[in-house]
Amino acid sequence: MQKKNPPILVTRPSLPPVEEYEQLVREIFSSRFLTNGGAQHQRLEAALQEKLKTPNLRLFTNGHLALECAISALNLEPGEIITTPLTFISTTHAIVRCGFTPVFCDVEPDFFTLDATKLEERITPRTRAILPVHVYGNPCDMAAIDRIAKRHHLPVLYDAAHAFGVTLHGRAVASFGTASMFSFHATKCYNTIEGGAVATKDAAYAELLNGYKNFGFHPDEEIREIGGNAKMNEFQAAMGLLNLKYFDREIEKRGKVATRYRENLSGIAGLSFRPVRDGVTQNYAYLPVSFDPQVFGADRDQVSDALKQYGIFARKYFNPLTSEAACYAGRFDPAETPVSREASQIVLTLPMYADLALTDVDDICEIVAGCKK
Ligand code: T4K
Repeated sequence: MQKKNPPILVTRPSLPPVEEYEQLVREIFSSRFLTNGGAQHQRLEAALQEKLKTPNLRLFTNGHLALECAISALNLEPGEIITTPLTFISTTHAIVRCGFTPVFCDVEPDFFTLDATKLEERITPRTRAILPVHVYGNPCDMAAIDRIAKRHHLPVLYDAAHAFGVTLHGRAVASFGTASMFSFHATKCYNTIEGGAVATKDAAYAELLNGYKNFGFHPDEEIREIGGNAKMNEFQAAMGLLNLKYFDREIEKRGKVATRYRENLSGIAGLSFRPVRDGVTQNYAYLPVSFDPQVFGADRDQVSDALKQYGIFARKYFNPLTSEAACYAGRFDPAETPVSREASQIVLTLPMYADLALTDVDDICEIVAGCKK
């Protein structure tokens, strides 16, 4: 097999036809309204509320600042926020940057999402909120988490960065918990170049989000919160409107890629895909594959290196665990979350995007299968 040139990266952003974007850019130019809630922004907010079946959605310049604003708008006393460490560093950084202490709960072995059976033992008198992550687009056991949170009068803020468009028994993930944060970064299955959103049933909370993302300003010009600047601009919103138009088609294509991977690689001892929770409509955000080195005969790093030799760049999302990041050295004990720790050592996320050619998937699978000893 020839080395891939250009290389195949773990993901590639979806883009609409450039002429359609040009048209919207022309509208922005003639309006001279570039940011601060212009026409494209208003259209996108309304369209996403409908898409995610949520009564209130607020747009942000990126997912990380959306998460920080969402935490701030909960108006919590200082204390602890329970989360999981098998995630992008943003989740933990947002908690810490907002002045809270992250407390790590382990993940379920099947889905790698917060293990609700271990949640209550992490709750202390200092717990202020729960921040579970729909990692790789797998929704958490939201019914169980929401039930426990209710019993302890705790808000639940879902990090749904990976879960745009995912539903559970026909119900949008955004309808669970107090609020959900979505990332619309270029590498996500739905993008606004950079971008993010918070969805919530609570209209008063949504009003606070408006303040936190815009220096604390409200329509009456009173400055009520010590907010920053996390507004989405018009060029981002225009990209979001167009990508939304093509979203279902893109997900369908991703589904075909995922199916091809499964067809090619299923039945290989020591290599496993994540199961899909009952009732879930997937968005195929990532393609995580686990390698058990004892049975497969090669470990995750060896498979990753083999792919690299052919110009194929899979990623080790999420290694290290956020609790192991250098900036948190000595603060957390990763041994307390053994399932997360093992996952971070055995998972490789293979290339996944709508335009990935099925023949390239076949080549990737051939290399992966060829690592088996
Ligand atoms: N919570 C969770 C659970 C998250 O996963 C994230 C973000 C957040 C919160 C925060 O949301 P944002 O503030 O980002 O909206 C990437 C993304 O930058 C990040 O958005 C994402 N999670 C994370 C999982 O992945 P890196 O450091 O892996 O990105 P990078 O630049 O290495 O790109 C990945 C691959 O994509 C590369 O092979 C290159 C390719 N690529 C990338 C970009 C930006 C392209 O082909 N085109 C592009 O425009 O973090």
